[in-house]
Amino acid sequence: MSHIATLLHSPTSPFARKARIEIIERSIEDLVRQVAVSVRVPENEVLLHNPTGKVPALIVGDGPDKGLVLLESSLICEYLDTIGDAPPFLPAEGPARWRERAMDAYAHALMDAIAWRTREFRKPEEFQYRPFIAYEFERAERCFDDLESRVDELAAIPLTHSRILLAICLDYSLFRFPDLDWRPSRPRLAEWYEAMAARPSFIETAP
Ligand SMILES: N[C@@H](CCC(=O)N[C@@H](CS)C(=O)NCC(=O)O)C(=O)O
Repeated sequence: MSHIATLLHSPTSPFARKARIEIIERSIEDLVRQVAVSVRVPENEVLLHNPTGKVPALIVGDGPDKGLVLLESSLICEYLDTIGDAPPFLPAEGPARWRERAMDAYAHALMDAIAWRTREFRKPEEFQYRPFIAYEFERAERCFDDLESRVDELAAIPLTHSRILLAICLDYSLFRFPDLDWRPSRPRLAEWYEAMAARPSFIETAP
């Protein structure tokens, strides 16, 4: 079967990883082609479709939405929910839908905190703003503590967009800040995370 859409991603982007994991979990690799691009350079392929140059970007190449360019991983994942035969990860209606969307927004705020801190460390040392780094560190720590107290809620639903991104957040924090291991003081969250990280979709997309 020919591809319906193309996902432009960069291999270390945690936001793009959310979409890449969903593609594997929905078994729609044959329908959505994946192309790795380099960001923040003029030859970034995303710039041919959208001036922001951000990844992930989903370019719909066939069907009624042909020509559609989607940015933002949550929107892209919602669209991926409509491809293939598996039931959508986002519940169609009711309280379950709002609970999932609320948790997904929370996961995005946590991911932003970890990504911003990572970007600050990429600057030359004399330009790094220490109070900013400290604030983003504390924000993530508060989230890890809160998630530790909500593991039953997390585990009650096997796989949704929010659960995928939360596990990516936990993984990305360990990847970028291996010396600041969040696991020892959050054993229940660590157990939930280890089970998520052992899924083939996580192993295959590891940064
Ligand atoms: N809120 C966006 C965040 C996307 C984002 O920040 N992507 C980064 C990579 S992790 C990016 O495209 N950076 C390249 C740039 O800033 O030009 C989402 O969920 O997709």
